[in-house]
Amino acid sequence: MIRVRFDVLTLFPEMYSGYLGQSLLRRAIDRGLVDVQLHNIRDWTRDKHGMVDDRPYGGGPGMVLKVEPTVACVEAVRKMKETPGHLVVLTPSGQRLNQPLVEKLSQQQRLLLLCGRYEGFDQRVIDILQPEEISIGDYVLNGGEVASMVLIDAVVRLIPEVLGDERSSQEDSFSGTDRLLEHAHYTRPREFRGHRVPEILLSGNHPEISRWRHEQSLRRTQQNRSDLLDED
Ligand code: 6GU
Repeated sequence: MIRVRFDVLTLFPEMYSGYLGQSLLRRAIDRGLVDVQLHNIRDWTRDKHGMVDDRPYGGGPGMVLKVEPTVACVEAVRKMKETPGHLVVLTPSGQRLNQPLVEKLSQQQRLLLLCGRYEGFDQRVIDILQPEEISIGDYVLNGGEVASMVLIDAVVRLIPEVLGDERSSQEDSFSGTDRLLEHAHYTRPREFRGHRVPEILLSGNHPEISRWRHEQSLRRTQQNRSDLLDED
């Protein structure tokens, strides 16, 4: 049973082949848990040159993605299934993606991910389609494609059957009630270049191990992301 269907609307569908062929997502697609369909916005242009962008009214640098092909593409893709799907536009001016938002998005059966390029879309795309606008962080990418892969990746790993061991996504950084970074992990060998695995992890004393890991989480969060401790 398909848990989430993604429809990606982009000018660069070729950018996804490497990512979609990669192990965890590939397996989820092969097992029928996830479906990803790519749609090229250029296929919905009506003029003979296949023009998808144009110069901004009022002047200024860069190009703006045109309203007609974009709206036509979204409307056509919506009609491909019974459920119209939840429309997301990936744009640096959107709300910032975080784990609670990923969890909310993962409740959707169908997500339409519209990827911008250049200076963005004609504002009427937003006004007419009323998408949820999402950014993946405070920096600028050349387009929404990489951001959409980030979103897909984060959503897909919340599908219980996708990760082998269900606990592993619940114990991630930012999950659960105390939003702390994850503790350190170790595996064999016990010693490498004089760096030993902490003795406590070899003790078999699980209450003590839990306590130690929680302390590690706190210390890491203080060091790298003290903003997380100030929240609420
Ligand atoms: Cl979603 N798009 C672009 N172009 N840049 C970004 C972004 C999205 N999120 C952060 N930077």
